[in-house]
Amino acid sequence: MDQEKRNRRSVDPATLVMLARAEKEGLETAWDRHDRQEPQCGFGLLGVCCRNCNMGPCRIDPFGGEPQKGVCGAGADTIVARNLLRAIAAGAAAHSDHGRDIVETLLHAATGQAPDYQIKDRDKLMALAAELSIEHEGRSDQEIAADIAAAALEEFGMRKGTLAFLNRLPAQRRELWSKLGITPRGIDREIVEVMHRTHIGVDNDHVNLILHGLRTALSDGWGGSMWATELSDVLFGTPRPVEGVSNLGVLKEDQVNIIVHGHEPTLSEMIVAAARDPELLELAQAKGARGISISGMCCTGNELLMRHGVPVAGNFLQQELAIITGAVEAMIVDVQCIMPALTGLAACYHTEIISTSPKARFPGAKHVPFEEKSALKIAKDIVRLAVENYANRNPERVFIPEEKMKFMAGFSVEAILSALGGTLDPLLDAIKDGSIKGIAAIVGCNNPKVTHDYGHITLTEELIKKDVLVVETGCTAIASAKKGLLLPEAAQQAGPGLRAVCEALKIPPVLHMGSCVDISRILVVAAAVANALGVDTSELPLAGAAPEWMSEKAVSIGTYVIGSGIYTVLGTVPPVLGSENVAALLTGRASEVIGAAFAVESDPLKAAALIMDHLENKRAKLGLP
Ligand code: SF4
Ligand code: MSK
Repeated sequence: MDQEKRNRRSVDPATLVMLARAEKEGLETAWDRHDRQEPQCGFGLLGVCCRNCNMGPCRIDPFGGEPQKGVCGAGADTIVARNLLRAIAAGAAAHSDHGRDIVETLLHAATGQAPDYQIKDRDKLMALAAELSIEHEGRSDQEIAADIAAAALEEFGMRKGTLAFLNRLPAQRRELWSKLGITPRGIDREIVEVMHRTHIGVDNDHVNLILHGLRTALSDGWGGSMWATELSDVLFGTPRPVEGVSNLGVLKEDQVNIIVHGHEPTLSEMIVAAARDPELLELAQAKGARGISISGMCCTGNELLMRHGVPVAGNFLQQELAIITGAVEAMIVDVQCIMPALTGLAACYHTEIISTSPKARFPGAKHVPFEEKSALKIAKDIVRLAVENYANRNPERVFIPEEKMKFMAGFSVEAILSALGGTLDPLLDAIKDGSIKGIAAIVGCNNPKVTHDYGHITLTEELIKKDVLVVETGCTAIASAKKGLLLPEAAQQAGPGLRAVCEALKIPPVLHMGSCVDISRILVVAAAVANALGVDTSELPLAGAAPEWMSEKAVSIGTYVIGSGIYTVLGTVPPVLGSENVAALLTGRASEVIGAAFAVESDPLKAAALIMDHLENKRAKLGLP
């Protein structure tokens, strides 16, 4: 492949080096497979194919020719809306099922069934107990934790009432949802209802369908994801500012390299503890390694770097490249964003892919079932497997790129408040006087349809230059980490107002707030700022963006972000353009109904301009300079 074509695949130097290496070794990556999919199916891209019953599959001619109806009579509006809802349901299910697992871990830790887990953040436990009106006087932490877990579990299949964390929202927003009939009820209930409504012959009204899509996504953001974040903090500690190193250069030539990849912190926390075990360190030395190095990938990486500063090897599109370094003894995977291609690639090296979740098996991987009741023992067994595998490494095939970059992460809501001196006032003052023009949340994945990391970095750099404080999670935050944007020194690239604020507080202009489920932290900040100013979230100078999104989780996220009143710009096109009515609703009319809508803009510089217009508009309406 010529250099020019390769350079269009990524702006990350380590990735480009490894793509050249992959080519030399004759190994394919997601980029090659994407090229072979071209041209991608036009019906799929527009969202106008339906497989919801066996009279189909059906498709609609996007150019107005025949057919315009599926066999059952469903037209483009119904089909596009139904497909969108099923994507929202899948994304909300992924986040919320992750949340449920964390709730169960807390319950088991509290009831003595998971002895390796402790309550690490007692303050947060007590704050949650107070928020949920759970009695805490004269009771043990375990009793309180068990009650909190039981209250959380109740929300998944809730019989009555609404989600507890909705109380964090301004009253105006809660009233609006209630008026529209989109206040989320049980978390699982909304997802089940999507599957019911999208079955053949149920809900055929695209507006009614999309309203339920909003309700389902809101049950993720203000339910499943928020529980995942809150209770992970209770169990593993609420993140505080911490330093670390990012990119593939964190892999060590002379150590056993273990990469933890996926999403749930339950196992990876134990792997980090197991890698410090003196017996295993001794074994590593006996095998000729200088130590055991753990690094993260995707959101497992984010969970670990937020709490421990564990190095992060890369974001979504770098998972295959990590194996091609030939230096990874084991990649331990749990759930979500783990490419099925990994096992085939690992078979070309000595790398073991070790799957651990009963929900995610990978043909060709070694499966070590993870159980909380013997978490540390299983983690040690897995680390031992990796250490033993060091002897199988072929040093002649090891090729680790040099690129690595320091970062500062760990900006939970509590950490942000503490950096501000315990109150939101300095942030509010900076927004009011215009030193900070607004806040942009940039989140989401990588996608080989667009240049890897280009959208994330270009949009982030452009916005901080214009005095917008940027908060990030997921693979976006890893892109910024690799580029050095998560360092306090990056404030030099910011506009004068933001720069002064960052320098005074000694924080970066781009705050890493965690993994994908931790977008709930961003919702909490938005609600707190709105409450402090006495306005609805939709009136704030806030915006969201997902420049390189690809997963169904991102569809749910984008939907709950606009449902929460925050305008959101998407960088890759969602499959809704086959219905003019659905596209117009999501990008226009939604604003009148819920106070926010989507925009689609693949050029990050133009996306930045859209966001600036939006922020200026909101500032003007609030009477801010
Ligand atoms: Fe076709 Fe209707 Fe069945 Fe979908 S539900 S496959 S449009 S007949
Ligand atoms: S890991 S959902 S690729 S952000 Fe959360 Fe990255 Fe997107 Fe997965």
